[in-house]
Amino acid sequence: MKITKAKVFVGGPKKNYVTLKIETDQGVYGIGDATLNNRETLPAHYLENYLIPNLLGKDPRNIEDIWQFFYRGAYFRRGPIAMAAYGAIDMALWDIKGKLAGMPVYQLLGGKSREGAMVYAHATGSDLEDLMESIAHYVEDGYKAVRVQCGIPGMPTASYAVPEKKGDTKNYITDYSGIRPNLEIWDTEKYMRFMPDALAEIRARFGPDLHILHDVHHRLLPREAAAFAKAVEPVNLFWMEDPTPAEDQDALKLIRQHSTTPVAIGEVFNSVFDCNKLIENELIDFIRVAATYVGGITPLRRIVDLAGLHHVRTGFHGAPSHSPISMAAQHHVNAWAPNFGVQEYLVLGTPECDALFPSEHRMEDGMVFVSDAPGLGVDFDETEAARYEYQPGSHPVVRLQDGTMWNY
Ligand code: CS2
Ligand code: MG
Repeated sequence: MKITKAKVFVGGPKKNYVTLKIETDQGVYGIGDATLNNRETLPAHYLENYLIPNLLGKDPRNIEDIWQFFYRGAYFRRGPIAMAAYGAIDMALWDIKGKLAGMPVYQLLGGKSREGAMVYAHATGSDLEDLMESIAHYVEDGYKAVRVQCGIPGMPTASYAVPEKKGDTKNYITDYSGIRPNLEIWDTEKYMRFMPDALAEIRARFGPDLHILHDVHHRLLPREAAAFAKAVEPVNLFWMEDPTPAEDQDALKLIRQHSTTPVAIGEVFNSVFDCNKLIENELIDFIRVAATYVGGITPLRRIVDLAGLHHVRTGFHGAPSHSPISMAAQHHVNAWAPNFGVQEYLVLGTPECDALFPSEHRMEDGMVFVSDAPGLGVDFDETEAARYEYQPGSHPVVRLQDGTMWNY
C-alpha cells in the first residue's frame, strides 16, 4: 500500500484551520490537523516543502516508523511548528488505519474505558455578575464542569478570555484584523486581591457539585502562584491551570509545598520531554497536552501512559486553538484512557464549522460520546474548504502597567 498524494488546506470559518489530507493507492484517505494558533502558515509550509515530498510512496500502515522517520530525521527536533506538522500526518495515518480495519480508532488503542467523556465549557464575564450568568447558562445546558474567567475590577484592559464589556462576543483568543497584536495590560496585585474571593462566591452560588476550573494563563510568579493556590484551597477547584510559565517546572514544587489545589499544565508542550519530569515528580494533577501540538496520537498515547503511572489524569487542550480533527483524535484517546480526567470543549459548533468538518461524535449533557465510525469519525469537505482562505491574526501581547513585557 502506498501514499500517493497529500494536500494542505489553510482556512475556515473564523479560524485558520490547517488540514492535511493524505490519499493512498487503495482509495482510502485520512485527515489530520496541524493548526498552530496564530502561526498557521508555518506548519503548512513545513508539510508542503519538507514532509510531504518524503511522505509520498511510503506505506501508510507504518505509522510508528513514519513518525520516527520525521522526528529523528529532522536533527533539530521538537518545537511547536514541526510537531504540529507531524501531528497532522500521524492523525491522518491513524484515520486510514481505522478505515482499513473497519474500526473506530479507540478500538485500535484498546477499546472503551467509559461511555461518555466529561467536557468543560468556557464561562466568561466582564464582571462577576456577568460571569455568574454565563456559568448558569452552561449549568442549565447540562455541563458538569465549567472554566471560569472574570473581568478584574480596576484592571486597565480586559484580561485573558474576558470580554471588554457585557455581551461582547469578539474572539478573545485571536483578532483576525491582522498580524500585529493588540495590547493587554496586566496587574497581578488586582488579580490576587479579587480572583480568590470571586471563586469562593462562585462556589457558594453553584454549590459543591459543579466542577470549577480556572486558567491563570501563565501570569504569576512562583510565590504568587503558591499564595493563590493556598487562598483558593477552600473552593475545591477541579483545577488551577497554567499558574506560572510552563518552562520553569521547578516553580511547581513551591505550589505543591503550600497547597492541595489541583494543578493542570501542558497545552504549550510539544513533547513528552517537556513534561516527563513534571509527571514523574507528580508536580501536576492533569496533563493538558493536545494531539496536534505533541505530534499526534502516537506520542499522545505515550504521554497518557506515563501520566497513568503517576496518578496524573488527562485534561487535553480544546478546540479554540486547533480543529475538530484534533478534537476527534482526542475523543478517541479520551474514550480509551484509563486515567481520563476531562476534555476542554469550546463549542465551535457553528453550522459552517460542522459543514467543513462533518463529524459523528456526539456531545450531550456535558459529555462527549465518541463516534463508532471507522477511523477518526470526522471528515473534511473540500468544497466547503474552497470558501475560505488564510486570514492573518494574532493573540494580544501583555505588558505590566510600567510597560514591562509579560506573559500572554
Ligand atoms: C487557553 C487557550 O483554552 C485554554 O486553556 O489557554 O485557549 C490559549 O489561550 C490558546 O490556545 C492560545 O492560542
Ligand atoms: Mg489554558
